[in-house]
Amino acid sequence: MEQKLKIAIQKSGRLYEDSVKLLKDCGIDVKNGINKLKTEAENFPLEIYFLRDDDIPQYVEDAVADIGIVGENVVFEKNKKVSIVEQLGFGKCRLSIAVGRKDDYNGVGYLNGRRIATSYPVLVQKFLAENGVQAELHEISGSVEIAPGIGLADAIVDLVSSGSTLFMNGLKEVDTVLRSQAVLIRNQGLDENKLQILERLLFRIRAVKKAKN
Ligand code: PRT
Ligand code: ZN
Repeated sequence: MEQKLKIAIQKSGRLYEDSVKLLKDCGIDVKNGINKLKTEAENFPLEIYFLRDDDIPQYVEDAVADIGIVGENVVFEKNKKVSIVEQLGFGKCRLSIAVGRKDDYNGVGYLNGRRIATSYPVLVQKFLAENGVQAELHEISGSVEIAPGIGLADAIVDLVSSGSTLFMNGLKEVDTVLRSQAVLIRNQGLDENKLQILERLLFRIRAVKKAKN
């Protein structure tokens, strides 16, 4: 039996539909799995695992999955030993600093000595260090945008796409830490056979991207 390449994609959420659509656009027949943990393709040597996006870099580093689709924001925050193979052009967003609409933010120095709430402590710490800013970080896992309103933080760093979440919470976007989109990542120790399947998949992905431009 031919060996299969194992790909991890988000189980549900913002990247799920575009990830499945990309595979389908590549002519890969994604069978609707009975359980939604794992399924396989009918016409391509690919096994699809559905996981939480935060876990995908670790699974790919550990070779539980050979490749994965995940936001660059997650790849860089988790800092696992995986390689980015291709930017996929969807899931675009930015990791941005936001403060109260009436606050007089005048550059990153504004953050000195202030409290920042974020779900991205690694990326924020790195950004602050690069800019010589010392601030107090509060890591929270969800609903970061409510932190200033309840007096938990003076600023937040969170993902933004349309900006409406910030707006609805009385915040304004003032600086960007990182621009992000979905990427294909791979395990760094793939054997020849799996690399060949990956090449075939990449060839199709690039054709799909080209057709869209
Ligand atoms: O369950 P699981 O852990 O897998 O999913 P999740 O809830 O952690 O992630 P999910 O599905 O919200 O996002 C998956 C990925 O989509 C992120 O890691 C980003 O790479 C990408 N992405 C693109 C976004 C956004 N745009 C985005 N706008 N992820 C989150 N948001 C959130 C943001 O955190 C904020 O709450 O949307 C809100 C802001 O949106 P706007 O349009 O109001 O600005
Ligand atoms: Zn997540």
